[in-house]
Amino acid sequence: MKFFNYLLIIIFLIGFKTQAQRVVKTINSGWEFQLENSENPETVNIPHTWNAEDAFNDGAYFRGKGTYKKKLFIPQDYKEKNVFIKFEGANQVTKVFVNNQLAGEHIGGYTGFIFELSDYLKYENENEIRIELDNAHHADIPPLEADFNFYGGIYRDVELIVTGKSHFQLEGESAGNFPIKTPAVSEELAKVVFDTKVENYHEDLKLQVEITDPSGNPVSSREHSLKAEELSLDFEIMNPELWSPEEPNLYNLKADLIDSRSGEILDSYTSNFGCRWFKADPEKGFFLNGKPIKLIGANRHQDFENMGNAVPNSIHRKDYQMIKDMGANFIRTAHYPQDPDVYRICDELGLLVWTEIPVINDVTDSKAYHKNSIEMQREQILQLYNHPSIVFWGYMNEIFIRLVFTGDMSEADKKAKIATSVELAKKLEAETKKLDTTRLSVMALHENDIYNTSGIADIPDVIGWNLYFGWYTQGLENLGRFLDNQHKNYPNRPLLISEYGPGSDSRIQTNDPKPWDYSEAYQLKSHVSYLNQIMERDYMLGMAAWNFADFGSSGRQDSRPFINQKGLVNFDREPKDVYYYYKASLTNEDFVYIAGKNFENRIIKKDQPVLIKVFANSEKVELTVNDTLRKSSEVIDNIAEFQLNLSENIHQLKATAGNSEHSRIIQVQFRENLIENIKHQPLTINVGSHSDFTDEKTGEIWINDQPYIQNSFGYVGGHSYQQSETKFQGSASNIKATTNEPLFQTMREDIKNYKFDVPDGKYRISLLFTEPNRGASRENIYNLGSDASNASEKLRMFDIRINGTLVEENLNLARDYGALRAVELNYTMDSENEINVEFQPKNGNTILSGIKLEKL
Ligand code: GCB
Repeated sequence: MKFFNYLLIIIFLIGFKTQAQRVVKTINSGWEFQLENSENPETVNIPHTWNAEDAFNDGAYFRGKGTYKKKLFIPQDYKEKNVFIKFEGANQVTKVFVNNQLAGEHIGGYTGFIFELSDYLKYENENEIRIELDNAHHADIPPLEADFNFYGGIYRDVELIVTGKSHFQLEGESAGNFPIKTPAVSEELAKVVFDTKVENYHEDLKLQVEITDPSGNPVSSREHSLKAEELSLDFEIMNPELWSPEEPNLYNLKADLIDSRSGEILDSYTSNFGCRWFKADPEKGFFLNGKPIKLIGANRHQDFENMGNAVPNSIHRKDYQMIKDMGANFIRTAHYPQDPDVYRICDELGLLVWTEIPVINDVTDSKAYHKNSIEMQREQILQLYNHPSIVFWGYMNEIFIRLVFTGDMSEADKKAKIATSVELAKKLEAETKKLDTTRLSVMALHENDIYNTSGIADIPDVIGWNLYFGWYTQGLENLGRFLDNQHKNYPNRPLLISEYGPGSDSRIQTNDPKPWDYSEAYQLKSHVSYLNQIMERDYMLGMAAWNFADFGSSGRQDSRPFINQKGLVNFDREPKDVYYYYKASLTNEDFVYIAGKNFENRIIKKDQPVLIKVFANSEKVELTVNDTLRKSSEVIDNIAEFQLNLSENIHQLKATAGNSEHSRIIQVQFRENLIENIKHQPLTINVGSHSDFTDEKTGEIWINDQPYIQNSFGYVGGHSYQQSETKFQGSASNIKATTNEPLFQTMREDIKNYKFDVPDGKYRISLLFTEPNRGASRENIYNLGSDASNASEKLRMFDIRINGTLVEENLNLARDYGALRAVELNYTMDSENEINVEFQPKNGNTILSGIKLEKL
């Protein structure tokens, strides 16, 4: 019994002494928050942004100051310790005050930072922590401008860290991280170097360092007396378990700082790391651990529908899991370092990473801008150093785009802009290499020779091209030509595609995809073409689609305003067709998927077969229709196509490939019967468009337009109004007073009639319009000064008659409603065998965006 008590005491003492002394706790909940211009504070939890809503409204979102306050009780105990506050990221200038005293200030919205609070605290007392944050535009802080929202707020976790009096260094650029370098790795041996630094050094400190292998078994365990505040330790791992996308093996290093007199652990540090080596060969592509690997994946922004950038870690994990499940092995965390968890997740999942700082579109020629950019790169590298997933450090994106597109820049200004950008690139390159000799540096360019002629493209190790052939520039097939030329002219440059892809909208479906129609089908067509062209070229390291998910960009006016819609998945992460296409192309386990989740209603001509696309990674796909009809089709480019002659009905499709099976129910309706059907279902037509549009609120499908057919319906005269010959969308502008932009953005100009051969009866006709000409606003409509000829074209004016009755005289959309506004005019009419809507121009051209016919 006595012995047992004695043992308990020993166990207690050992337990007490070896207990880690670093306490880390999140302090995310219950902050009082107030925006500079608001009257009342509110209570919020972190992650938080003040722009989750206003970045998706008309006009500029708020960019200015917000203040967070919180009372923190600090116990007496902590007087014997050191207390720190850690931010994983806050956008973009942060000042931390403790009891009204400034404890620290940080510039930049995308990296972490830590401040020591100890000197300002009252112990056994409440302390006020006040955080002042500012996301206003600042000419000296990147990003200056970009195609995404600079949401303000403390949008990543905040932690309180408590250590012993002597502790590992926490403040400073590396925000508590210490590099674990792997300067030489082979299958036989990995050399590992761990550099660390201690604050409040004294001679009785020792370090206990343990490395464990991916299964958690100790590889090395060593104790070192500290002779100075800094220590560098070398380790060797024999036959290391290499890190790769297939086997993301992670080692762990844990270091305890111990007071050798008392045996007390004062602080501890832990980090995963991995053993791998890689290279980028300008002729043969990318190699990981000596084996070629084509880098295929996506870019990813950090925001989410209705949340802005204040997303929980669980969403970060879900995103990267989806990217991994798609079969990708590569990710670009564009355009800024993301949450620290993101890189941990990429390590664990096995995704190779390009991470970059937000030096985008433009550079300010100031010392401060250069300094802040370099500081961001230093913080990025020092904080993320240990992640084996990271292979590229990026530092510029399309840095000459403003210069190219700003029309009135003088030659001298252009020269100066090029000079300062090249100078900054050189500094960033040097800094990158100074901090890390093992990774590759990279920058992303837009399609313009200025990057070559200016010499900037010669600075980094690897070049990423952002190429939008088939979208911003014409011809999907021009991609290969462009790349081959670059490769020929600059044979020593390893090349990647850092961005590509068109916008798409799940509400827009067609079998006849065209550039700028925002259909899922055009997105698919474009990605198939890109993937093929890259796979054919050994010299290409790989490619990253723009973007994994739709994301917020307040300046955007696409088919969903304020959102960049080039995602493989929607803003809420609901996959678009193209996501499954990649899954079929990139995964090995049997996979089959019937495309068209948002195209289950097929409204077609009687004699037209239904086109069904099935994605698969097999050679053949079998399709049953209503469990009977069996068809088999060859898989080309991971797509099997079926042309099915189906009755007007609901049909159950089932596709099988290998061990995988997928079903989808589709409904077929014949256009010829829509008139007959009108008593049950209004006839809704997406005038001027070749695509069907689904109104998400009502479920109505606005079918693609057709020329008038006797005993049926359709338009007479006119042409589809297009932005340009190659852009199959009438207007790329936000249309006011609707969320059904695509319905109004496409239209038929010069239309003469819209006719329906309907039986006698009472009908309601709704005509949908928008004036697409931005210049034709109410404000300038009477201003016929120097711009008179233009203005008269803007003053489109027409009469409308329905079955001969004048229902609109001199309808002038711009004058009466304003440009780019959804206008819906309704009329009730009796039919005498037909409804004939006549459009008669008075000035300029007639125009119509949509038409709906309901039987009353
Ligand atoms: C780019 C930019 C990216 C944009 C993208 C687009 O080249 O690098 O930030 O979002 O194009 O969608 O236009």
